Amino acid sequence: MFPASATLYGILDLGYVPMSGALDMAVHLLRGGVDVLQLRAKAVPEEDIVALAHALAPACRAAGVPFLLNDHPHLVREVGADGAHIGQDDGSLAAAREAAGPGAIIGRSTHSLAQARAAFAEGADYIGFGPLFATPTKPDYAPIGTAEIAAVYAEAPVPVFCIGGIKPENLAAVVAAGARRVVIVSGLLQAPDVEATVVACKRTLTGPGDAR
Ligand code: TZP
Ligand code: MG
Repeated sequence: MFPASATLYGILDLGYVPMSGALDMAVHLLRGGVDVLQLRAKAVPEEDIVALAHALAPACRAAGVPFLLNDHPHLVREVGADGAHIGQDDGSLAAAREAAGPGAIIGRSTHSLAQARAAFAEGADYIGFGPLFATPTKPDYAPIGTAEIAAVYAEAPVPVFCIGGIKPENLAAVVAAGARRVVIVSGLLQAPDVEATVVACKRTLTGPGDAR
């Protein structure tokens, strides 16, 4: 099940973190308190993804945090992941669900209100919505801005994570625009103190009541 209380979704993107430092980085993200962790390893051989994911899955389980694979729903069971995240060009949600097996979480990237509605209709467990702002993490995508955030949250039957160019510095403005859950990639992975940055971002998302 996808955790309804999740507000901060971290992505371990091997475009920013060397394979040799990936587990360490995951530990920092988890200690800080990310609520979901995704392994995103574009252009990495499948066997290397499998090896790393085998190490990440128990670390996430121990932290009580769902561990998702970007792409590769067929590897979910093999590596002990909790699910997979697919893009617009990765086929149907039903096919990903079938490949990942019963009970797996399947999320979908969306880049417009229309795509968000389509993902809700096909039964995504959550969606990513963005990129809000231009970002080197996904350089080929036009930023969609913040204007549709309120509409997508108003209609959403499942969690919506805003994504793309969100940083500790602009997070409060993104929240003010209506975002309640976000994905932050480079803003966490490149932070001088990853753990403290996760803590600070969660506080911005959940308010001072959250002790973490
Ligand atoms: N999908 C939409 S934007 C994005 C993805 C994977 C990248 C977000 O990365 P960052 O570094 O937080 O801008
Ligand atoms: Mg994909």
